Amino acid sequence: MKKVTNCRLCSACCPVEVNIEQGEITGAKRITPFEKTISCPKLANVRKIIYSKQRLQKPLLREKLHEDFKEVSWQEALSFIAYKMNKIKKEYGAPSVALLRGMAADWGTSWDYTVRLMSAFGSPNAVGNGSVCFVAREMAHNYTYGAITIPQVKDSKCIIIWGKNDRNTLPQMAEAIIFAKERGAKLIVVDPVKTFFTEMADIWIRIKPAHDGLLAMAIINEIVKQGLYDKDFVDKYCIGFEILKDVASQFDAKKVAEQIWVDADLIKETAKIYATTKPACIIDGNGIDMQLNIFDATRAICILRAITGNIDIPGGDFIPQPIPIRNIQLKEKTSNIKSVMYKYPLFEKFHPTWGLHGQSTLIDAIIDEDPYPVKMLLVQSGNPAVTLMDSQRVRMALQKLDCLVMIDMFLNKTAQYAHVILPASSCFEKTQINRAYIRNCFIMLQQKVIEPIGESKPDIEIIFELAKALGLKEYFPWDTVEDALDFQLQPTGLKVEDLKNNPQGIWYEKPRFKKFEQEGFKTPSKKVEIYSERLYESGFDPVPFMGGIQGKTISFEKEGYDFIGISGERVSCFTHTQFRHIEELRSIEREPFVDINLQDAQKLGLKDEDLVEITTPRGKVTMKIKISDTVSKGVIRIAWGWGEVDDNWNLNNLTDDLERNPITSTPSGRSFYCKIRKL
Ligand SMILES: Nc1nc2c(c(=O)[nH]1)N[C@H]1C(S)=C(S)[C@@H](COP(=O)(O)OP(=O)(O)OC[C@H]3O[C@@H](n4cnc5c(=O)[nH]c(N)nc54)[C@H](O)[C@@H]3O)O[C@H]1N2
Ligand SMILES: Nc1nc2c(c(=O)[nH]1)N[C@H]1C(S)=C(S)[C@@H](COP(=O)(O)OP(=O)(O)OC[C@H]3O[C@@H](n4cnc5c(=O)[nH]c(N)nc54)[C@H](O)[C@@H]3O)O[C@H]1N2
Ligand code: SF4
Ligand SMILES: [Mo]
Repeated sequence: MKKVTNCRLCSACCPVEVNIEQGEITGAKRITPFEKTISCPKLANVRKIIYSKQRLQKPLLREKLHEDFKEVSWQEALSFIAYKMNKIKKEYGAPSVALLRGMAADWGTSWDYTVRLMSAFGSPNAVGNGSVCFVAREMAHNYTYGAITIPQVKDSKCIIIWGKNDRNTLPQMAEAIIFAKERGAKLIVVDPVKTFFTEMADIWIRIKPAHDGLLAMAIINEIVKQGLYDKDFVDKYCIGFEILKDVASQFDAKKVAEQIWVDADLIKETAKIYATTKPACIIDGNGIDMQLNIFDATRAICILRAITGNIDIPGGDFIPQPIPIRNIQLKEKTSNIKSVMYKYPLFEKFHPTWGLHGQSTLIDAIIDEDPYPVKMLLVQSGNPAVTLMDSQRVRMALQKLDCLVMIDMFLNKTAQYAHVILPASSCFEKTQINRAYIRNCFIMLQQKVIEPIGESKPDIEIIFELAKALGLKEYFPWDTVEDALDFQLQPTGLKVEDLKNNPQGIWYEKPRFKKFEQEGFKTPSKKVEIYSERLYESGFDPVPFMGGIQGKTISFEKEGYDFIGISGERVSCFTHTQFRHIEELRSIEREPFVDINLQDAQKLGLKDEDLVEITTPRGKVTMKIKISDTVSKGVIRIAWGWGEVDDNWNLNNLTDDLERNPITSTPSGRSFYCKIRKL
């Protein structure tokens, strides 16, 4: 039997056709409209992942961290958690129980029920990791033109890939890029690292890591100076262009070129090609998300889209038409309570359903007990001991907790600090609607295609069970997850059954371009806010980089560390720290490496595969080196996600979590100055 669903083994959420025989998955393949396709090693090994012997099949419990886990019944585990949560609520107040969510369980309906549970319990502190992922990026888009745009790559004539590597992270987008390129689209890539796409690009801007804001401002300046902007769009739909002109004039290409290691002519040529080839789109990604000036850098890129008139046109950058599902998060129940993110109020409240995405602030609250002590933490689909910046600090926080509960498919490194572990079902064992399929006008169901393995349960059901154990059933009146989803879907007139009958997805409405002509933009002024009054009123630069580049752009600058370390590639065989125990995937990437340039290696007397130690003021890692032209002189790239296998391989031993973007709380997770020495 074949069934269609979406895969959620990574955030690409690809539509897939799954083969099922006698209730077991025997294989799966991606569904894609493109002829030239990209294969996914994770999906190719789906059986190994889903039926791995290491899958958690029963709840685990221990009273003390030095004890071994015991397998217990769901009843026992849930009663224990409810007892602890209520005890802490009584002693310290409900907000002292917090929840941290990694990205694997998705940010669509699954997140909604988790937030609802915490709200019903009385804690505002359901915290996601979007300050380092794409939520901070979404806020920057939002503050500029009301929503995060979706690049219309397939129909584009000029594509800028800016800090993104969809070859490994989003195959359907990579296929669209290849498709457009083969039909003559110009391709410009901004990346300090050589990648699949830099190899096929017309222009590769090999930028100094974390200097994208400067580049964007210099391109804006060129476009303005040469009069290449879309005057009609700017006049009718933008606020603040005159101030922008002034601000951008400080970013002369020649001056900027040196600072960002790029030739001034390349900046000028990029400006010219991008502004004069229409339609054009920009794919901005995680390469910018973890920079200290993520917010202004991303806003500057958004402004490029606007002043060239590429917003909401075919082949440009589309303003999404979200599916109007019901907001069930009950945030109003906790709106009067200070959250752990109170120092970042704009980011805290920028969106009605994203909620809190400043993961660093949760660690602050545990360590500093500000605004109150956080004593108990539930971690759902995350591995914070490895994936949050500054692992030593994070582990200190985790150890300080009275109780840590995890909801996961596997025992990961963070489990060392846990008291209870609840076994979660994989994406193929549960029904939910993922964010990728409600953020725009196309809706598709992730539907259960096999029964949960062992006693594992789908994430939403676990939340329902926890609610029951806490005596909060009145907030979760539904008998099944599907009933709950039907309730959420009500405003759309659709039901889960309709989505099941159309497993390939439904166009809820037709994409409409140039919506701004009738509706304006979803900003307070209804225009593109190059100048943002909201930012000004809160004491931030109303136009990006108005006060120049302030502070450091890379952590540990000027501390005597001479290499720029950058966080490594997301390889297609793993998702962050996941799947390294799957032998077939591990055989593709056996161990982690530090990429280094030949010139630097020679200077340091290093040969290929020599073992080195990398240090920053926070800690160290040891890895072998790989010499190549992947990175340029002065930069080393340290493999990502391997801290799950060995503490000496944990990249976040090196990163800083104290210096942050003042709006989004984003630390410099992807670039830091460091030292390297041969062992
Ligand atoms: N220095 C540095 N730090 C980074 C990054 C970086 O590039 N450099 N990347 C950042 C980014 S963008 C992100 S998103 C984070 C990722 O950070 P995390 O979300 O913490 O990372 P994962 O390793 O994906 O951990 C996911 C966990 O969820 C479990 N899991 C998988 N599927 C499910 C499910 O359906 N339900 C449940 N309950 N559990 C499930 C997995 O077994 C795994 O233990 O890391 C961030 N940290
Ligand atoms: N296989 C796989 N797929 C994944 C994931 C995974 O772990 N594995 N994770 C998922 C998640 S949670 C996320 S957030 C997405 C992220 O997906 P992407 O947004 O594609 O992020 P990365 O793959 O990290 O690619 C970022 C690119 O930015 C470059 N870069 C690094 N520093 C800089 C810089 O300072 N400036 C610029 N311009 N570029 C820079 C890197 O060299 C890299 O080529 O991927 C998702 N998909
Ligand atoms: S890219 Fe990610 S979502 Fe797509 S098939 Fe592979 S693992 Fe699944
Ligand atoms: Mo992410």
